[in-house]
Amino acid sequence: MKQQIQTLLDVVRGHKLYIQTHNFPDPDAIASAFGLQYFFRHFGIESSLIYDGSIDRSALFKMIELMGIEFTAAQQVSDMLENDYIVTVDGQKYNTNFTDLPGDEVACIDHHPTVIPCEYRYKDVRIAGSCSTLITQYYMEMDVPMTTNVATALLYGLQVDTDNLTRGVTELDIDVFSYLYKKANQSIITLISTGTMELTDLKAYGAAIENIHIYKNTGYACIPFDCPDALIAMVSDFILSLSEVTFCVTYSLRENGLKFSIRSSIPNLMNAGVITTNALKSIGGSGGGHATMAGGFLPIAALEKDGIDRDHWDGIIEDAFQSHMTQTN
Ligand SMILES: [Mn+2]
Repeated sequence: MKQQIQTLLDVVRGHKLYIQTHNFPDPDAIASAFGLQYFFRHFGIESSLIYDGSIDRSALFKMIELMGIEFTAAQQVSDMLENDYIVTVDGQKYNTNFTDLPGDEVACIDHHPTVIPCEYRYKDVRIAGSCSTLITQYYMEMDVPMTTNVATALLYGLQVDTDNLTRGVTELDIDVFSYLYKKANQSIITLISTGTMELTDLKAYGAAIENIHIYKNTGYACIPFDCPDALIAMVSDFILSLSEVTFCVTYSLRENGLKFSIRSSIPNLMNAGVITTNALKSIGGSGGGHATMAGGFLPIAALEKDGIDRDHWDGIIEDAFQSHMTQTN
């Protein structure tokens, strides 16, 4: 492991360096980028944190502000060159939620399963509860001191991605948790994690509640307007909290397609990533993810191609998921 991390340092040293997260970054993505930036700094390597899309949750603003994170939107960076280096964190090149910026993606650190493979000079893709987990392990392995802000960010990232250590947790996540817990500032986490809901979010919850349909312990809910990814995920978590629901498919209607968030509370029986990949593929969309949580997209063109009108979209989606559940069980 030490040797592997040394390889990463050797690869990035001496280049103009960016650490890029997936678009519309979440706490784990931001924490991973921030943690890696400080890790590199310990070895005299400077880097800038960058993302595409936007940051639209108040909890994320609080996180960035309270932890002193410098994070720049890609639109504001006009001087990136093709031979500048990029390390991707919490996401991989060619993912639908990962903009291909001009720089060269030389390294990737991610905890998601690979959808489209890509060659990097350094690749650390391992299934874990969070990407923050992998970054923390770098500090532990290399004995790099960690600031309180970095520990707080990484702990928050780990907590959010694993839903407070109840989702997709590995042994490494537990080790990392106890390491971070001693170093982090708990009161900052409390401050960020309370009041994460915004008044406008209630509209999405209301629509999902209105439209929810439950069939054989699977909840389907359409939010008939455009919602940010993070909000669809929150609504999906909410639907999964119903006692009648063990698997749920939530989607939001956007101008060019439907954006999906899928959850499974019985990942051994119903693997969210596998079911999502197969179900969406069968109707012209794409997606994937972990056994407990997945995401995807279905272009409207795919539905309209077969002359299916809006009234039948929900039925088509339900049939697609339902038929791929029985195949993977
Ligand atoms: Mn993550």
